[in-house]
Amino acid sequence: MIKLYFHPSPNPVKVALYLEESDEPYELIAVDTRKGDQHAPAFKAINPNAKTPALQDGDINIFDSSAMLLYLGEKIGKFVPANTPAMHAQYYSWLMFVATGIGPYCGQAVHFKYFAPDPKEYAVNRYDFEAWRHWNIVNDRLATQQYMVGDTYTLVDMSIWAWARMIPRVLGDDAFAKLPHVKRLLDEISARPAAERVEALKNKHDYKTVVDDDARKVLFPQNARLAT
Ligand SMILES: N[C@@H](CCC(=O)N[C@@H](CS)C(=O)NCC(=O)O)C(=O)O
Repeated sequence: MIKLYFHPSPNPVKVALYLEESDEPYELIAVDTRKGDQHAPAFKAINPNAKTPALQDGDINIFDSSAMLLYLGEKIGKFVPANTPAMHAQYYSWLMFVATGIGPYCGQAVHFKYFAPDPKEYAVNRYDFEAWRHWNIVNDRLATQQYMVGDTYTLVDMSIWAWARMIPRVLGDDAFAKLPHVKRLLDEISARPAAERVEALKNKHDYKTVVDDDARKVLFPQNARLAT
């Protein structure tokens, strides 16, 4: 059975949603990143990048949420756009747009708004600007079509959903007023039973929720260099 190494944060959540939507049996293995589980040698043997998620399928290891979605889409064959060059051009483009744009810019926006020491105005401005720019691109796309690729629900929409849930934290509580089409897709997917099951996964383990000094050490190891 597939093993999903999971923390209830956006990148692992994408993959959990795909497995739930596909009715694929899987074992959930908690990786408590605020306690430093991601740095354990046994986990790094599966994901040398020391981040969640990771997946084992028999003796196959795979890491990076977008690689995992592509792998599962090929293996299971569900929620993948039609196999034509034109559809796959859109599919890969938008999946990578989330992987290399939405995820990193939203992640860094949160980091600099909530966790970075001062001075940080330049970084907050840059990442807030870029996070908004990326979400506006998604919003414009969803203004003219129901889903990100073609006219069916695909794993690209799942990838969007995982991060769209975080928009109030990333961009502010009133952000959805300016992103109505993103909100429409978010609400549609959130109402699906598979998404409800994914939201409940955080209760399957007593994940550490506070970001105290110990958590900062394991999440932001770069800060050790500032102290020297
Ligand atoms: N490109 C990677 C990014 C993974 C990533 O940043 N994961 C976060 C959770 S969303 C994490 O594990 N953070 C803990 C850490 O950085 O130590 C992917 O998409 O899987």
